[in-house]
Amino acid sequence: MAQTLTYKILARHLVEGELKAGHPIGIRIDQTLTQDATGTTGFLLFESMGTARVQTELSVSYVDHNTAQFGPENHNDHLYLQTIAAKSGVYHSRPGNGICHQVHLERFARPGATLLGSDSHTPTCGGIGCLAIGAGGMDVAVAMGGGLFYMDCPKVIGVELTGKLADWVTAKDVILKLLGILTTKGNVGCVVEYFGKGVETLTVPQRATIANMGAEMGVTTSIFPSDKRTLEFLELQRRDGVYGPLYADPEASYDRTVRLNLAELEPMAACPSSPDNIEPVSQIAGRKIHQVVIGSCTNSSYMDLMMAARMLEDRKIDPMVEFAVAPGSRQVLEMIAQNGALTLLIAAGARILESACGPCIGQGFSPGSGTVSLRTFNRNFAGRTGTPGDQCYLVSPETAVASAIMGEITDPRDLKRLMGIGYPKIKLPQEFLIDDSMIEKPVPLDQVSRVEVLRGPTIIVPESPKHLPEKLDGQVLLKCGDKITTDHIMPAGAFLKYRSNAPQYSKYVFHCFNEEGQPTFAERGLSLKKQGIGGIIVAGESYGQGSSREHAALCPMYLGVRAVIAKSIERIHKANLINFCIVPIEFDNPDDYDAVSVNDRIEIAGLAEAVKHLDAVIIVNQATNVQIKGKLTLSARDRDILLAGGLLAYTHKKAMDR
Ligand code: MIC
Ligand code: SF4
Repeated sequence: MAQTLTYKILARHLVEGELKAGHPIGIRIDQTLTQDATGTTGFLLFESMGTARVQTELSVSYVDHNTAQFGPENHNDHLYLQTIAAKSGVYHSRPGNGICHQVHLERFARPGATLLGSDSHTPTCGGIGCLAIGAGGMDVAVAMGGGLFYMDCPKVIGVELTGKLADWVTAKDVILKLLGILTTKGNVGCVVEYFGKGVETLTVPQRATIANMGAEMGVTTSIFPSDKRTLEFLELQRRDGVYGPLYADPEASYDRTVRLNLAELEPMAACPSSPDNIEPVSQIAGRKIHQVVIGSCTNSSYMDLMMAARMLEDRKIDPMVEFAVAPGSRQVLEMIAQNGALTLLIAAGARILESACGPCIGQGFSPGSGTVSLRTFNRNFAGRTGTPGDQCYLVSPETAVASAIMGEITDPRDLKRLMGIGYPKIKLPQEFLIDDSMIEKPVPLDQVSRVEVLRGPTIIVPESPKHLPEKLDGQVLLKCGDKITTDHIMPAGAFLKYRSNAPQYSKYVFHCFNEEGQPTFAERGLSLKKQGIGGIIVAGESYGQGSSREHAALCPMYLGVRAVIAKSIERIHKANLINFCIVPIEFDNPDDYDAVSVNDRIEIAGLAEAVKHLDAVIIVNQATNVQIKGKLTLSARDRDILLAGGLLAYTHKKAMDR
């Protein structure tokens, strides 16, 4: 039978289950990646699982999120990650070497491999034909130990690309256009697969931008074929040995097909405050801006920065605009330093940041109150910049630079008319600069005894979840609306440095909903926990979208949250909830959302029994005496994990049973 590319790779890695959309499957993972903000807990959990060395073909630990080092926390994490990686057989990419997805694409990803990463933008490597999936740190820890990754066998959305992008129209505009069509909701359990004549007009870095931001649609991953463009990129990275052609069968059928003619696209922008709030740049042109940042794992490749530099040659940024550039990797930074492009950026007025996530995860560069910030990033969730009420637009580097020159949102196609600036054609370089000296190889097995794992005092082993109660006696701690992101649940920014200290980090759970003078979510949660009452979160559609951070489950668990009742819950977050023994429940009838209010006392009799083998629970609102039906959409393995008291306990139990 004709197969999609996705199913071809899945078939080669399938160990458990059947390749039928919606059925639970377990797949073998070839490569893993972790980053410092999720990796510290990931490695602590890996250690508690008792496996000494990773069992994968390749595992890489990156330090790219928490690099600001205000206080000792970040550096403590870095040293722990460096030493535990050496000991457990993991490559370690040191701070300054670049953003995990960019470096992985350049130096490690290979077509046809499965890659599991503790970061939601792991799908970036789909740009090179790798089946790259984001997950919580605990799931990645299990995969590092040789365990399978479990998910629902996906539906495949085929995106047929035809035509060729016009000058000034970019890969970012392709994915923004698609986000406008598919939106951030309703795509759980799908993979987006690109095919068609237009694919071969796109370079690997362009494909990576598209695959990267597919994460915003809530899909499992996005993937491109592996073709002569892939080979060209791998040759330039001196890694052509890992190349292999990979395509969908020509007669493969998709669950849904979207067609995009690249030639018809125009510059697009995601307006505040959601990546799917899409408008053509021409419609919003003229809005005054005060900040432009080029960077993040979406748009900070060599090609992106060369374009920015060439556009700025002999020009200056508007004096009312603050302009920053964060190169995606040290490879990119060194190359633009060597060829003089960096000088062009500096001369134009750019502030050069280190190769790391930086402003994308709220590490500085919060825009001024009420001002507009244009970024080439992938997320503009409210407050993510660190400024309450922020107005952040997501655009291509071309639109960002055009706007930085003009001081207002500008369609780059107008630059010729406005400033006489023609389109600079940027080509892939003759070769990339290869220097892996900031990637440390693991210490060989026979020498591990000489490695001392450094554990600073700010690294706290997370508490284990409590077992599921037979009857849940609970109280609604918070009722929130649709599209609650993990940034709402567990903010990063200024609090990111507490990632390795759950008790401290938990103080900021739902920080954005705390009201001055009122007890915080954390205080209320802990007070209920002391009284033996389980905390309950009630939410609308797409609860937990965005990042893969398992702290959005771990910290609520620490505060005594036992269940989330929502209209729908996003894939990675749902898995994280289960891993930390919080029961994900969906309203059987979404209108029942209106039948619960904050502070209502809730009883769910027979919760553990229902988790064992039922698909529904009866939720009794004791405040109103109303009964509501809640759906349990759980695989057999999900049930076992919940009943065992979370993934760690489940993994131990399985090891004992063996
Ligand atoms: C993000 O872009 O939101 C992050 C920060 O990279 C997260 C991971 C994290 O919270 O550490 C992600 O995308 O998963
Ligand atoms: Fe880092 Fe931003 Fe990419 Fe997340 S989205 S990995 S914070 S650059």
